[in-house]
Amino acid sequence: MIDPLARATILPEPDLPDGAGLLDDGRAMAKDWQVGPSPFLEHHGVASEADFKRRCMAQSRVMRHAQIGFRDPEKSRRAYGEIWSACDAAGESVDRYGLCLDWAMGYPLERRREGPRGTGMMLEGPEEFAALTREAPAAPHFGDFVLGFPGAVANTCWALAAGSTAIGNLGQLFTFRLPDWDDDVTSVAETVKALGLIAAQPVDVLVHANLDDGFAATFSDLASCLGAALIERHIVEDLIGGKMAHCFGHHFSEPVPRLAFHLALADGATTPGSMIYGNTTSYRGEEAQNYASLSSYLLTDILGQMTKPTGHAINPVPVTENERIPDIDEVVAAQLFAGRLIEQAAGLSQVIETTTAALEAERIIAGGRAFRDAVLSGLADRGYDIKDPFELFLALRRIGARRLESAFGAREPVVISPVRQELDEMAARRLETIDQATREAIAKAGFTALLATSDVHEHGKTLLETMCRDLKVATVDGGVSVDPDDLAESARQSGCDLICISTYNGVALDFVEAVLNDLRASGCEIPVLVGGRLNQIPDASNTSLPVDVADRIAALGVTVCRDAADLVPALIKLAKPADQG
Ligand code: B12
Repeated sequence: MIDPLARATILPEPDLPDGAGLLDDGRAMAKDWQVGPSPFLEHHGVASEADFKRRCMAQSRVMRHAQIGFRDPEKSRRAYGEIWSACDAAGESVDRYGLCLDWAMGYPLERRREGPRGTGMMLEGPEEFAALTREAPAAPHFGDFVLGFPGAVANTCWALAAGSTAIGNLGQLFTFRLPDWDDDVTSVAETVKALGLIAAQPVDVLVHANLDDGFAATFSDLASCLGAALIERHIVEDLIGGKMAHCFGHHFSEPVPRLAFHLALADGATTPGSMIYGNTTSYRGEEAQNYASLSSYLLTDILGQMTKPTGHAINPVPVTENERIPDIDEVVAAQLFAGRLIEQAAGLSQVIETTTAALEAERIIAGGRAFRDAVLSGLADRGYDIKDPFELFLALRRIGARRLESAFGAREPVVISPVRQELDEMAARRLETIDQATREAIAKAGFTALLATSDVHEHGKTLLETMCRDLKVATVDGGVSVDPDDLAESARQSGCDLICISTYNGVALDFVEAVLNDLRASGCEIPVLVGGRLNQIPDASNTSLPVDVADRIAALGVTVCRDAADLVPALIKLAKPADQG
């Protein structure tokens, strides 16, 4: 039987780059590119953020993180200064910023201007990086769209020069794809070079990886999530000589597994963590409702730092996050909320027990180690060079979360991942409202739906897959982060009856228009449904915030879906003519 994970299948190229050579190239660059000064390092009298984190751990001080990245760099600079000053004036502190670069910053320098734009910030060179970090004594963390992309080396050089001592986001190496960029060999090779440069710095520079940006969003088992983190730690620390700082949180909605994962990740860690991300998937309601989610996960994370200090900053995500990128005053409000909650947590900790989480952590640790060992020995047995960081990274990326978990994970989840559970519940809630006659009409029509996403967000697609299965609608996987022309081509080839697109990255109108144009050009008319975040930043925007474009999408003849349940009336509408015929 053919082994789908055979080395020749996953890495068929005859002459791939050699990891050791890439690391040497990166290390050699450390002569010219080193950590520069920043108000943060100066203000606290430390050589790196890791030193500051160790100090916080010793003092039982909980660090705080805020995320900024407006499309307009001037507004991002203003945010860097204003958020810090407003918190300081209120007697609070924001210790670090995660700076969201635009996805176009991931491309090689020569392609950045022409590539498609997302919702984030474009910075043209080291001066623009430094102009941002100069604005306040908060630690600059260049996380997104640095490591994991073909532009990794230039972005790392500029971030270091601007005084950043936490650079990421290695999680994105495993899952993110830039529009129209298929050369994953270059993406991984440039990342390994950048890691060589980081590891050769004379001070500690944290290699940050957000697990939820990587495989954690897709695994069904928290033991697999921990196992993947242990593999990354092994590659970065043992094979490359760097300092690994993990982050998790978006998808960790339940307090016990959230605290348990924190404890499990701390096991064996010798480097402080970057931050624990806000549980952003629980933001589904109005602002007032989202405040309840904010307090639930923040309290868990504060208690986690009290129980087991790891240097992770907590991340109070503004309650408008599910609508759009939050504005400056909303970031400040969330920070002030967190400050008060830290004060109150001291008393609350006495009424909360943590033994259940500690026991769950032990199971995650055992399962995580088993997963790590199974992956590494499984790859070694198949002839992969598991001492070469380039080869390991590329192989893991190409194999992907689903295949890794099914080949090397536990037979039954050790601790079921909260996101898996939530998606199943979301599907069940919608399916139970559909009556028998509707179900029969849909099943009788014998539809095939092509499901795809324009970007990394795949939960909407997973939810639709579950619903279609239950409704007896056949599905074709149109992929994740697909380009519009490839999507149109899959639709033509599959002979599907409808196309379901899930899109989140603020390019909804352009993406849908491109798919329709491509279909029309080949004389193909297939009904299109679209859902997700149907917004886009207008070209002439001076607010940097995306606006809703659903009406304009509807005017193109596309069915706009605000909820997964909107799939059902759309199917019925399509089924009617078939019935009549
Ligand atoms: C989970 C998440 C992630 C995960 C995705 C993991 C994964 N593998 O799927 C991770 C952490 C990786 C991530 C990454 C990013 N994210 Co994100 N993410 C979210 C989050 C928290 C939830 C979205 C989600 O999946 N919800 C679950 C789904 C099932 O529910 P839903 O979205 O409410 O959708 C409903 C309907 O719309 C419908 N539906 C969805 N699609 C479709 C399609 C059809 C046909 C139908 C019928 C129905 C339907 O089904 C759902 C139930 O009714 C949102 C914020 C939020 N709370 O909504 C931000 C959010 C979508 N992300 C955002 C951004 C900016 C990013 C990044 C660019 C950040 C960065 N700098 O790295 C990257 C993306 C990079 C890339 N290359 O694509 C922004 C989008 C901004 C905007 N457009 O205004 C948001 C809104 C957060 C924010 N405010 O900044 N993200």
